[in-house]
Amino acid sequence: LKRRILLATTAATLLFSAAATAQYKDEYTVSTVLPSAFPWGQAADKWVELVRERSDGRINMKIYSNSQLVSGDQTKEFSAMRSGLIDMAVGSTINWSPQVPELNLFSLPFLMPDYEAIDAITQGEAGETIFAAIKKRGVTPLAWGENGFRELSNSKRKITGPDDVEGLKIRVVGSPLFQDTFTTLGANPTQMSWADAKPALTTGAVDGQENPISVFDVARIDQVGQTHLTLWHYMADPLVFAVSNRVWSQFNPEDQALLKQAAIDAGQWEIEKSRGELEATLEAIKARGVQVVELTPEQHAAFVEATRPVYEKWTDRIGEDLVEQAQEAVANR
Ligand code: X2X
Repeated sequence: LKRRILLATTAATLLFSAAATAQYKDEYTVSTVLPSAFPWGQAADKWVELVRERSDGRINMKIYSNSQLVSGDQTKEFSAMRSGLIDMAVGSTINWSPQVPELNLFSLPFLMPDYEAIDAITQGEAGETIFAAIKKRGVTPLAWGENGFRELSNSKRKITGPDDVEGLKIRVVGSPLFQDTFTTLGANPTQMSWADAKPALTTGAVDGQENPISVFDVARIDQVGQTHLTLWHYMADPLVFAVSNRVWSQFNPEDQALLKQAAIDAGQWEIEKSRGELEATLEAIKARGVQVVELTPEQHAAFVEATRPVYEKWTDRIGEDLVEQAQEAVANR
């Protein structure tokens, strides 16, 4: 009898997993903004590769970079995931912040002075609060990656203080917070997608932009006249590995764990790699003739002070509790 029960149980388990597997798609779409030449794209590549290996080819994902699944409009990526148009994504907190206000946390000017501060936020209570906010809005977050500290470049002049920014036309990404930050500094910010940014820099429609050094380097932003680069580390955008809730609920628990662990491993790998490459990348940029400015503590403080009203205004929108959690994490890092 024992044997028969065992056989029956095994058969039932097999049937069950066959049924569960039958619902799986042949291929899942993974959206990114930046392709494989950038750390961001490599993070997605790594995730896909680890999932394929660890599932023995049962779970296949295909990357669609350059926000092509949302016709280049990166601020629509989150909504597209929620509505089922996109299955998965490795996305920037900036691009998802129109739908998840909590994600504006990372864009608060000068909240995070260094990598330890980013890690203290993402790996602690604040990180959990943010993941809960993403989940509530229809997407399951699995792990963190990193786009990087965003530095300011322009074609006109050396920038060492808020006065130098005045009147410059700066391309910014799609969160209204950026509009506020650059308006407060006296610049003329223009929101546009990444797809439109390089053409706008090329024609001189805008004078400057802000992006991580890796992006500046790989996209060869210096070739379109961006000869001044100020390292002000005013904010950094983490990346989030995520799956739409609908798709997530179709995976069995083992495969959910597999997808999540692969995302964690890919994220850690990418964060270490991109941080490790930074110095060499900076040297390469300098060697190409870009004038790189590192701020003195006084110059840095002037930017912090000038952007303080933005920090305060957006603390309300993000949620005071979350901002406090983040501040504590940074203070105790
Ligand atoms: O558009 C940008 O600046 C980029 C590529 O960094 C993001 O998607 C946030």
